[in-house]
Amino acid sequence: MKSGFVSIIGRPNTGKSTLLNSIIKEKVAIISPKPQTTRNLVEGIYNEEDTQVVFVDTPGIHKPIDKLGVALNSQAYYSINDVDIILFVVDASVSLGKGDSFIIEKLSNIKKPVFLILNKIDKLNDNEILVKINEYKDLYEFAEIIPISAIQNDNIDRLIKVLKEYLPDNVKYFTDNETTTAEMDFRLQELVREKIFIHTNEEVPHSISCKLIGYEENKNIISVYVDIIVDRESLKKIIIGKNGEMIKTIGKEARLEMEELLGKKVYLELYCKTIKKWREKEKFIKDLGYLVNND
Ligand SMILES: Nc1nc2c(ncn2[C@@H]2O[C@H](COP(=O)(O)OP(=O)(O)O)[C@@H](O)[C@H]2O)c(=O)[nH]1
Ligand SMILES: [Mg+2]
Repeated sequence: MKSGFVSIIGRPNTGKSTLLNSIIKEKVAIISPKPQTTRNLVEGIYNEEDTQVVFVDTPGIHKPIDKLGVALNSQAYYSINDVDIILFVVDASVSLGKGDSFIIEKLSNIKKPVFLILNKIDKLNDNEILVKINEYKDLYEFAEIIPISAIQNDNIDRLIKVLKEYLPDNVKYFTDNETTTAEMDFRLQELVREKIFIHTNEEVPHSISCKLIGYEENKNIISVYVDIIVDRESLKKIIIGKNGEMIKTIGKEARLEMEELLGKKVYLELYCKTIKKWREKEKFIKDLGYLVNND
């Protein structure tokens, strides 16, 4: 029996959460075209008869501008120390930047295998992929370099096959039907947050948080109550939108996905409230379940 923990790290927006969902074949992590969508360590469990891999999705490593940013980075660093293998995901369709070099530096004392995952190769031709491999291969002693397209499910099977060779002999940690360690409360509030990330712009997505405050299951319907927390009064207007259109769209899209996840009709109630400067309040960041330590 092979089993182990694998951390997915990289800069924001390189496709880490998309890769996790593509491996698990289920939406366990939310995705958006904006950086810093992921705020927690989200674990997805991959099962085969003789193999179990727990993949840990992490917030993108970036230059923090507030306490929330510091907390996001420290979760990613924390996961590096806690796993058997690391997948370092880069966006192969953009040039290698300072952000990538910074992460490579962070990996310099790591004794475990690090795979370089060149993602988004659907945007590249074969020659461009080779150029990318050459660009990265001397920067670090990568155990493997694997080009993939997370969104098109391209080469994911090969990634799994190679990973298996590196996994320790071990018992399974979870039962075969589990796909994630995330609690349902968390998954539901994340769906609301994803829709806000998708539909609002600039600072708005980064200034909000979502918290499930009520869940009631009746015979035919599940009622879900989620607070949308903004850090200043003026954002409420944007979240609610003209004639309530924005919050209606967010609610409808989140509800449809909740129904799919829960297999039952859902009544979703959203409530927008202000907690001034929550991103600077360590206690509040902790309350939201984001790990806070000073790394
Ligand atoms: N073209 C392309 N886009 C991708 C691929 N993987 C992810 N994306 C897009 O990149 C953006 C960021 O994805 P996400 O998984 O949230 O990135 P994360 O911040 O690293 O977790 C989203 O708009 C995805 O649809 C891929 O393989 N190809
Ligand atoms: Mg993510």
